[in-house]
Formats: sequence, C-alpha cells, structure tokens
Amino acid sequence: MNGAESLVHTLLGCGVEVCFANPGTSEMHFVAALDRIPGMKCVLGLQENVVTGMADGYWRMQEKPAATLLHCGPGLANGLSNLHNARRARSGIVNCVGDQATYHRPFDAPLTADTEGWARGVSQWMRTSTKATDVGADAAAAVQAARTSPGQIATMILPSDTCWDEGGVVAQPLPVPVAQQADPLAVRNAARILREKKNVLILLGGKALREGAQALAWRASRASGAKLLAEGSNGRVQRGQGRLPLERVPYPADVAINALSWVEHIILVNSRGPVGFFAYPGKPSLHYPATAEVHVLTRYEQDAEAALQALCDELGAPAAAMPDVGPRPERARGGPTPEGLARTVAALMPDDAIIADESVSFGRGFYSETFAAPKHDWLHITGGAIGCGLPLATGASIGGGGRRVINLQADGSAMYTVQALWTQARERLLSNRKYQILLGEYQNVGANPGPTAMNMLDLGNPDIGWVKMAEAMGVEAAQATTLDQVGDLMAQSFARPGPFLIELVI
Ligand SMILES: Cc1ncc(C[n+]2csc(CCOP(=O)(O)OP(=O)(O)O)c2C)c(N)n1
Ligand SMILES: [Mg+2]
Repeated sequence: MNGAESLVHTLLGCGVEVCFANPGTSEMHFVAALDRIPGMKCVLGLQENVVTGMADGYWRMQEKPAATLLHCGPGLANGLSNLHNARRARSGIVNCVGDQATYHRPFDAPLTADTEGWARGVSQWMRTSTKATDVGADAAAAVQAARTSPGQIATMILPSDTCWDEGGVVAQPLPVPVAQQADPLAVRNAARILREKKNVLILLGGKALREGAQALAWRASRASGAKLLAEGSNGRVQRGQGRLPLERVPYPADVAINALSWVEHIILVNSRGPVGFFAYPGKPSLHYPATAEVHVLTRYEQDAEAALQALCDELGAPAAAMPDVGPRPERARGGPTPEGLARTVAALMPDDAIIADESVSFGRGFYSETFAAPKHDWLHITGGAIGCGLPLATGASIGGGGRRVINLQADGSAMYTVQALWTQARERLLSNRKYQILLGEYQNVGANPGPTAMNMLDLGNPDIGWVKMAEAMGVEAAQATTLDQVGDLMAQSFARPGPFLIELVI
C-alpha cells in the first residue's frame, strides 16, 4: 500500500466521506487512490476558493469534516480567503495540500513555495508528512483536530513522494474530545449578574444559536429581563417558526453603537464583545460602551447548551413558551425592495430550507422579515471575505441531505467564485439565488467618490450577463425586475430539482 492509499483508507475509516478537490500533478497518486478505493464522494471545484468554501458549507450542515485536495502552495493560496471564512465560522476541514516531493524541494522548481507559511494563518493544526509510513497516522491526527470543538482547520501538507512511496499504514480513528463544559464559577457569576444587575445583554454566537440553546437562553432572558442578541455574522443560525426572532448586532458602526449604548453588562455565550468591522475616523473600535463589564459564560469551544441549562437551573428560571413570531409573511409585489424580497422568500421557501447569505448591502433588512418563515438554517459569510456565498451554498447542498438551498447572493461577491455554478450544475444541486448591484460604503470612511472611485465600485460597465453566465455553466436562469416575477420563478424552481439562478435587477 502506498501513502496515498493509506490516506484515503484512514480518512474513510475516520468518517470523512466527501473530498472537495482541485488537484494537480503532485496529487495524482491521491487521485489514483480515490479511483481505486470506493467510498469517497469527490466533488470538483474549478478554483480553489470554490473548493475551500464548499468544504466550509459542508461542515456547517454536517458537523463532520470533508477533505479538500489542493495543489501546492499556490493552490492553497487561492483557497485562503474561504479558509479564513471557515475559520471564522469555526468549521472543521481536513485541508489536504499536495506539494513537491521531499527530495525535489531543494531544487526550487516553479511551484515550490512556502506552503506551511501560507497554511499557518488559517489553520489551527498543521503538519507536513515526511514519509509514506506516517501519512495514515498524520491523517488520523488531522481528522481528530478538525473535529475538536468547535471545529478546526487541520492542514495536511503531503509531499508527493509520501503519497507514491510504498509502506503506507492505515491508522485507526483517534477519539474526538468532547466539548468542554463551562466553568461552574462562570455559570454562577452569570446568574448573579442576571439576578442583580440591570441592562444586561446575553450575546449568543456559535452553537448557542441552535434551537435547544435558544430555548434555554429565552428562559434565562424571561426570568431576568436581560436582552438577547446574536453576533453580527454567524456560521449557522436556526430560525423561523418555533425559534427565537433574534436580531443580530447591526453591521453599520453608528447603528451598532447606538443599538448597544444602553448595555452595562454583556454575558458572552460562544461569542465575543462586538467590535467594528473596520475602524472609522473618530469612531470607537468597540461597539459596546467601554464602561460595560464583559462576562464569559462559555468560550467558543465550550458547550453552550449545557451551560445555558445550568444557568437556567441556577436561576430557577421557569419553562417559557417560545415567543409567537406571528403568521407566515405573504409574497410581496411590485418593485424590488430588500424587505419585499425577504418576505417573498419567507412566503415561498420550503420547510427546512438552508439560506446561504452573501447578499451584502441589499440583505441587511432580510432578517426581521424572515422570523415567521418556516423552520430554516441561515448561513452567513463569517469572515468578511467576499466570494463565499456560491461555494457555501454548493457545499451546504452536498452536506444538507437533500434540503433546498437558497443562495441570496450579491453580484460583485458572486464574481469572485462564479465557477461554483458549474459544480452546482454538475452535481445537480438544489439552489436558487438573486443578485444585486454594487454600492460601496465609501462615505463611511470620510471620502467622496470621484470618477476613478466610482469606476472601481461600478459593475455596470460593462453589464454582467448573469443569465448567460449561468447558462454557460449549465445552470438554468432567468431575469426578474419585479418581486412578482421573482416569486413566480422561485415557486417554479422549488417545484423542480436542480439549480436555478434568478437575476433580480435592483
Ligand atoms: C476578499 C475580499 N475582497 C474585497 C473585499 C471588499 N469588498 C467588500 S464589499 C465589496 C463589494 C461587494 O459587492 P456586491 O457583492 O455586489 O455587494 P453590494 O455592495 O452590491 O451589496 C468589496 C469589493 C472583501 N470584503 N473581501
Ligand atoms: Mg452589487
């Protein structure tokens, strides 16, 4: 058995069943092993940032890592920004990067690069295998790292001779450490704050945004009068009927600072105190008052639901029915508005849909209009690196077990990873999306756009033909200019399998 075969057998044995790939020469033995060994679903992405974004979307739905397969340092480099988003979503990925053979590296061939250096910034775990006999054990350690709460990027760098040399040894799965429990002192402290103080915010992030944890947070809030909010961008929020109508920390600095100005205490549950996406001249970096006291109930890697249960017990918080989110919205008509589009999506989405949201500026009003939609999961772009939405939707569809994916997608961001449409068509994924026109946030930094700046913020010169773009990659598409048309097209596409793109001109 060669190293590559030991890798594939070990990954399969550790429960890794999908490999998102864009391989090159140095990975050919890995590819050949995938060919010979049944069991691994291989999904081709036409650029590495599509590959890494798909692996992120897959984890968010499955909570089980996929493997990637990337080609040398430059292939990894292409995938870095979606690995960055995945790291911010706390997704687990076994990120495999083929590289120059160990003995070839000193010759400094063209694709030789500082692969480890590029990997380090996005990886919580990284290892370069040095011989075929180690590859299996390294793979088992990588899977263990990827599955360690809350989920980690584990990068394996595989020089090609470690894959083609004989002597591979299949490794057994290593135990996955269970999520740590909150410190009992942290639970007691949070209960004390909730009992004794006013103006308390409970800020939920990570797994605290799942249904069970939400219900407990709601009980603690009801018992104490504390307010609940979600972090600004989150890997996965469970929403819709039966879930909390949770607002999130607003994106624009002034709006966020204003919305949090009342806060004297923040209890963090898998979250951190809100800070600005950017600094702006004359504005604070912290978006909550500098005088507010911050209390950690759980860190990201700790078990939020158990901690919230312990908090409710400590408070003696009685059971509380989830708040009524009201009736399901009706389809909106007429010209496109963010609220109208959100209501149309809420009115038409099938049960248990997955929303992959890279709607950028047009989407800021979507949240409150979709509280009363059927149950769904909402996936945000977590690291601010655009080009995430299309791959995320693709990976979420593969990991979503047949659930319908609706990708709310801004046009500029779509252009970063538009090749993902091709993978969607190839895999016949369920998806549906819309695009919007670019508007920069130029004035927030205190500048007025001149012609050069306008030119750099403008996607209309020339116009991008989205319908043709989608069709060129095998995805059916149509244009809409009104919400009536969007609604009709959505309803049609939900009735059929396969991806469909709706360009909404706004
Ligand atoms: C990787 C990366 N490159 C560049 C940016 C800067 N950036 C933020 S939003 C944006 C334009 C987004 O345009 P679009 O997706 O059409 O959204 P709209 O502004 O139209 O809502 C750019 C270039 C970024 N956030 N991430
Ligand atoms: Mg745009």
